[in-house]
Amino acid sequence: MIEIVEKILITCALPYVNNVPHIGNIAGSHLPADIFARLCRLAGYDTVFIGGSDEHGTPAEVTAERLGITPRELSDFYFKIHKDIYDWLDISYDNFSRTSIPLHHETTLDFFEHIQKNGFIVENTVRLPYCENCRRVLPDRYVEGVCPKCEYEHARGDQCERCSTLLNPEELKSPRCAICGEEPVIRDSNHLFLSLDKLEPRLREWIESKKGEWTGQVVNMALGWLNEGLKPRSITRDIKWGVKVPLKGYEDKVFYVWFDAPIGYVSSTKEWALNQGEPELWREYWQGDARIYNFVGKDNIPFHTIFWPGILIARGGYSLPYRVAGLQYLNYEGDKISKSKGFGVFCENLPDAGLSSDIWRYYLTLLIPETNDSEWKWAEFQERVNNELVANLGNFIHRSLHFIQSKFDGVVPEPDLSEDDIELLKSTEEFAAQVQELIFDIRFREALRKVFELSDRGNKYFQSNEPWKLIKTDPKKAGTVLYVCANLCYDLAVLLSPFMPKSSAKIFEILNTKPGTLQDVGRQKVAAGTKINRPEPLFPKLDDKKISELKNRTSQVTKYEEMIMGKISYDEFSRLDIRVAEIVEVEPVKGADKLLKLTIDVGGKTKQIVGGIAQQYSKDELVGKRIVVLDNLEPAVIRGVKSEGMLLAAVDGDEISILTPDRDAKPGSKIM
Ligand code: B3M
Ligand code: ZN
Repeated sequence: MIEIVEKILITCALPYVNNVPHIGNIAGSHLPADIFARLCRLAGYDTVFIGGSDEHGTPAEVTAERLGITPRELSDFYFKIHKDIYDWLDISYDNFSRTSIPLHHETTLDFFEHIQKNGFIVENTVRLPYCENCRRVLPDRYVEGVCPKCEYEHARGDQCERCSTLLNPEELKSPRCAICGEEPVIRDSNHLFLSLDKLEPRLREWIESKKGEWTGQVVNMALGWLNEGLKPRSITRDIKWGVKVPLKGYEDKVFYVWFDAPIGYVSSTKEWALNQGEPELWREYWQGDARIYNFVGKDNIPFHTIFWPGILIARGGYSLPYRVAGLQYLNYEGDKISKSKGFGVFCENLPDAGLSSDIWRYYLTLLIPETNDSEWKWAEFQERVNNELVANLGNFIHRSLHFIQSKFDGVVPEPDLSEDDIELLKSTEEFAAQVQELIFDIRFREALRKVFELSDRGNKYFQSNEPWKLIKTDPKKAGTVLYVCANLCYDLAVLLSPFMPKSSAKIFEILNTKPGTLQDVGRQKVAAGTKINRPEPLFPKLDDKKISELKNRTSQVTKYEEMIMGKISYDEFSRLDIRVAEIVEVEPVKGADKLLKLTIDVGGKTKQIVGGIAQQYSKDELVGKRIVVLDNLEPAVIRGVKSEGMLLAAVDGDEISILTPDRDAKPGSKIM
């Protein structure tokens, strides 16, 4: 068993908000972190689970620029989408913050000032790639080229995606601008560096101490980088969007996004503490003896085993992560998930797909890439849901509760427990201990399997006791069987709660018994005489038709960027009925010297519209003119005059120019 500590702080990698999560992001960090947090709470630890959005960085700046909005508007837009998805999936963040908030900027500056005072910042002139075509300094990941280590052709200047090596842009062979493809020129610029070289011995000692505790992948990756020797790493960038560097000569620079982002864990904890009404409470998690667990995806491992702990050591006075749970990748049907190819399950589609979030959580738990890459397969999804969720767990719970409902008037019967019954009821304690231990060891799949082992045991117990026969021959014994089953259902609901919180809550509700903690497992919490609520099947069986529907629905790619740019579809455009009209008569509008009332002929139909063109056009100019109007606009009354359409004109301040057809188009002609 794990020794008891009081406080546990859990972090999940802060997602960038210039895109929207897919199942790989969920299985690779949010879901395992959430299961872990729920288990910690269930086991009685003082648990804080924090997250937030990582809003700074070049991609946000470049994307916003391309869309013609500010990086803040871009972040606001995506933040909400992210937040809604995590809420829908029941990711139980105690606080989900944003790195763009002032509290985070202050916290970053505090870190920087201490690190500088402690002597871990050096300044250097660097020769930086500059794209003359884009007219910008190209930050690391905006230079692409050939990886010096593995020869991968599309390595980015911060990291090679194939071999995960951390890189500097100058190290790439055949570099090119990732925005336009031009070869960059090199320019001199001053930057600040974190002296990772000086931090190396302490980082090594720390990583060495985690051997055997963390997965081999994480420790070996970290040792690999240490063995290559750490170099100072730059922590400033030539962009505008980010935390400003408080030094003279750095007015046009901000901190590197990977410098401020992990500090976001601290700011989010501070924000949580403020919301608790105890502003100093965050210190107990960062500056006390709390255990800190970081859940991160594969590509974030170097930052969490070298860079972030380096920042913490250099800052001083903060605890290092107790465990970096570095997860691998989730693939999809034999290949990488790809948004551009519409290949994968994209989370924004889940709420409307018609399944409870628990069903997605269930299969994704089985796919958490704990030590190896895993793969989403629809056939397996269907098979698991039908044969495990429905036929095992769902079946046991439903047949038990339904039996109580139909044969015992919905009242949990008084038992006469045999020794075997008592042993069975007690055996669940062992399951609870195992589930806890497996989850603490980041082995979620095995932990969930334990829950199914228990319901399997329940099914066998029900089956071999044949209560449907006993009810006629020995009703007392039948009652005992159902009492045992009801209590097994309760224990299952407790053990299921970290994985499938909605279904767990539903079982407690049907049992009409207060939800319990791990300590309640094996304690016969469902009392005889409890009147249960009407049971209904917990999980739906998925036929082939449903699977193909789900597959189509969830692979839809939402065109967020077009939404941001306000693009409309052709269907929307075609709802506008725009037509040529001829002006028949023109009258002033009383008391409005800018308006004119125009009587127009739209192909045999006469109507009147009001237009704000009195200062630009005279009556003589207008009568007989062919103009363009929006014909199906809802009628309105303007200054007491009815207007049944809209005159179209080009407007540039006070300059107004009425649109007219270039050639002789008949009144009523449709504009398309
Ligand atoms: N935003 C990378 C990512 O979303 C980065 C993680 C920051 S964790 C401090 O995968
Ligand atoms: Zn360029």
